[in-house]
Amino acid sequence: MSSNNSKSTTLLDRILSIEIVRVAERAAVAAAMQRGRGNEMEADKAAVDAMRRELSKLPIDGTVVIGEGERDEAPMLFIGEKVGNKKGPKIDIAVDPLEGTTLCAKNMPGAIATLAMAEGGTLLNAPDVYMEKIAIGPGYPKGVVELDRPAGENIVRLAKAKGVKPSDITALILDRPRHADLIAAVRKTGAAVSLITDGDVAGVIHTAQPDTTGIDIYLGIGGAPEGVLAAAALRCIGGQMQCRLVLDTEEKRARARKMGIKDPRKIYGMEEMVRGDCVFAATGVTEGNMLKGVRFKEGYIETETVVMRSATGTVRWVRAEHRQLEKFGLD
Ligand code: VTB
Repeated sequence: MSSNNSKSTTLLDRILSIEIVRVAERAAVAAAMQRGRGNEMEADKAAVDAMRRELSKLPIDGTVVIGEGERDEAPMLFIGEKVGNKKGPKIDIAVDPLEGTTLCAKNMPGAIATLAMAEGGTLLNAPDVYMEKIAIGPGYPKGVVELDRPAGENIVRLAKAKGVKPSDITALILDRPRHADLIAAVRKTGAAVSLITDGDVAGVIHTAQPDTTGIDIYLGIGGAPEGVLAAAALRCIGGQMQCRLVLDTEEKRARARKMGIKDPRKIYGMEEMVRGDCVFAATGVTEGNMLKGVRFKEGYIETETVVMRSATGTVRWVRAEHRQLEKFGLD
């Protein structure tokens, strides 16, 4: 799907950037029907089923490289699963049909349905483990922040590069006990910490537009699948990201080895997690800062999706009204 590839792949890439919207929308609507019902599993399953149904219609020979977990644990959209009608080119697919299952089950802000597609063999095949992450938006010199530098130093360097005081910087961090030291180190510089309960794909994306979101940097440990999806988005809109898989047991290291990861301590830059051009989409499930949630109106369903294409850096906001309600299992 890269811009320097043949015309047909560019065309496919352009078509996929519309098709991917449909896939995300369907998953979001299915999940939204489960909003606030307190059942994370049901909400996730609804999103997975819908996403899989839509993916199967695409003219691609697709492989899920970031999915619901390895084969034994997830019946659908598992890592390695083939999707699409197999008639088109080889495409890597990263999915998180419901990012923020808890947010959806509790009808709290920020649940999204999200996926990314790229040329076959270009997305990091990461196991479903934790990942250390650091991300900032575009416009900074390369290396201004580094995963292995102390958090406080990163904040001070970022502030300097932005031309502001550390106290003018806001970091976004998942609210977890494992981040207590990290949060303290960031606050010690005078910077503010914005905490989220879930949803670090959107969290990373927030760093790309600090003027709008108020977020300058994303820090901390979240899921690896979410990390690769966030890297795909950031690749489209610009920014820097560094990540490292948390492979703290022999079992996890063995799983990673099977997926081709030789160095368990490797730090991946954004371009190593997404090695070519990609398309990324996310549809709001519940209301959120980034995206409106699904709205069930009289006679139609409204969705809001953001779709990004790295070949051109285009970001489209698609507000859709769906009237064929039977397609969503509603009449
Ligand atoms: C994050 C967050 C997700 O998982 O990746 C997080 O973005 C990491 O796992 O929305 P823990 O919840 O175990 O900390 C989610 O919260 C859920 O997938």
